[in-house]
Amino acid sequence: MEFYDVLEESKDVVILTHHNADIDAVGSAIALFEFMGDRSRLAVPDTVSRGARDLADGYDFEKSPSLENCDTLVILDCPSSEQIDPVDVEGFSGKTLLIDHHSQGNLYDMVDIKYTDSDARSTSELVYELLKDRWNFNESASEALICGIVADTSHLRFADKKQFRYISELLPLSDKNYSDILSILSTPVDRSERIARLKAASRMKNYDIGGKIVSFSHVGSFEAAAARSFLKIGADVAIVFSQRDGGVRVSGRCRRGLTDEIHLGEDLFAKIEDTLDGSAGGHDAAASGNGTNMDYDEVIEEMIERLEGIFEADSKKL
Ligand SMILES: [Mn+2]
Repeated sequence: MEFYDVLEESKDVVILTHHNADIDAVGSAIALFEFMGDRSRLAVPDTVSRGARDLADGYDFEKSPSLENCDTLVILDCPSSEQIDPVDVEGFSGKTLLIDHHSQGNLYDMVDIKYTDSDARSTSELVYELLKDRWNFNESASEALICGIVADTSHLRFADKKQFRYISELLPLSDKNYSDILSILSTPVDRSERIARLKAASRMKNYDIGGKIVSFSHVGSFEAAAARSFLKIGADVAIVFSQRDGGVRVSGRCRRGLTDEIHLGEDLFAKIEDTLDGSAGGHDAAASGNGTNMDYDEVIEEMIERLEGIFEADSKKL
């Protein structure tokens, strides 16, 4: 295997993952590092995310690494070059490898060899596939890969046969129980975020639109977390505004099962850019926007009208 041959020949490998590295990024990087040993170093462009700090504990992730003596750069869990900025792939003369499970980004054309699969649920499972016939994973690598797979499948909610098989192969190689893994992955929510969620909940305005429960609110910050928390307590669509830095931000979430009927980013957020006086868009179940129209009641009014069109029903205040 070409990929493996390059790793075999390399003497100084930088294992790099994306900006604000999450658990899958950190987990896949740790596993590769455990395999490579002292011919490799771990690196991030800037930070390891809060959620991944427990897993990264005991490892040295170098910040914006120098590639001067490095002969091979392995990039993990990252499709595009801005997510590894300031590391400059095009200016690097050594070999570049990419392992990723996102949809294709500009890094796909910049690297020498890639192992990518947009159907994979995590980069950690790809690292497992690459190494499983070559290496008996040690305890740390096994644990790190399990954490990555579990985290990127929302605690196995989006896992399928393959991910369950890999977990069942890896778990006996780690010295952990599944409950230990879950506790590594759990991050206590910041007090300030909890207060923001509670304030958002206390200001909530709810509508019934064609049987769907649509909830609006506003907070000083953590608007995305507040919107997510509304889904947990029963909203079908949740939209939360915040005002800061002289502008307005808005974050929307909708229940997974509703994405047959609405693409939140395209059907709703992309359409309110003019009223928001800014830009907006996103995915089917998660979208966001920011603009300069501080009157978010006006934006809410337009959103309700559009949702009435999408769900083909009048709105009723609940
Ligand atoms: Mn990932």
